[in-house]
Amino acid sequence: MTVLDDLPLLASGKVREIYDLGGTLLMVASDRISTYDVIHPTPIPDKGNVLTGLSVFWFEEVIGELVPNHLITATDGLPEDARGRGMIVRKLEMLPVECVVRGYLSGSGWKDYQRTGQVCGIDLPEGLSESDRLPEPLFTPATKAQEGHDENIDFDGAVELIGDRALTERLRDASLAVYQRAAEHALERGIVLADTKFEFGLDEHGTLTLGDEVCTPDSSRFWPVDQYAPGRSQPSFDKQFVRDWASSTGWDRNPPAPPIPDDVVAPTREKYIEAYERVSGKRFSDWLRRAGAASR
Ligand code: Q0Z
Repeated sequence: MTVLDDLPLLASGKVREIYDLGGTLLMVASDRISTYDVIHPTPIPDKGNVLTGLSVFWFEEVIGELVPNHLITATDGLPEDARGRGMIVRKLEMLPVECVVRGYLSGSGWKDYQRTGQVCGIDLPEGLSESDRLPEPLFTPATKAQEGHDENIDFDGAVELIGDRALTERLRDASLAVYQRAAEHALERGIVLADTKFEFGLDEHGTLTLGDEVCTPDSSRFWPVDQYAPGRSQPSFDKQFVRDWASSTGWDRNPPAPPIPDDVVAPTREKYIEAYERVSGKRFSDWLRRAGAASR
């Protein structure tokens, strides 16, 4: 019986792994959670299942017609211990730029705007506030840092890394199209998709292909629309209980992160499940069944 531990690991991130299946890859989302960039020792049960269910929903039902993507299957032929949280994907030649799209002014975008009036070389109007909706969504590329934080770059910086201006323009256009479609869908369901990060690659024919996970709470900012109020940082749809609790402990935000108590884990797990159900309009239990995840 195949188990993940016996597969060759291609890459490991803070909260997910990617295994080499030979001709294809297996991406597996874990239940690990970080706050302030540090992984907690306590998992959030079903977080990996939710993130994978969400990516599959976006690929299959919302953005599939806009740009080719790497998903082969998340429901057939996965090792038992990856079912629900794994996707078998096509191997791509990944492009060395993080394709960030921002619809709202937050995080490093807000920081850069306050310092320079620009984000990634794009001039913005004066007088914007933190978390304001932008006049239009911006393609704000970043470097892929091996460790530490990705660095925002301007469009010409992305062209330099990609080595092809026309391909970078197609990356920008695809990123904006996918974000706009997903953000519109999310907003209809009560979630502000404030920004998101895509990773693209080229397939064996040189076709530009969307890879990685898409529009999950780990790759995006999800804000509850009923609490949206610019002029301050926004509560996170998924992580706010953990952040609030972590702040209340006096933890200095350096590793190691403290273990999360059960009475914070449980409502956090419910928020992830709510994110899946709101965005997809489907029951989370239906995703687990469809994927053949071990029933709890
Ligand atoms: C994605 C990453 C992860 C750590 C490689 N379809 C693809 N083809 C080739 N490479 C990748 C993909 Cl998705 C690829 N990453 C990012 C994912 C753990 C790093 F699950 N690295």
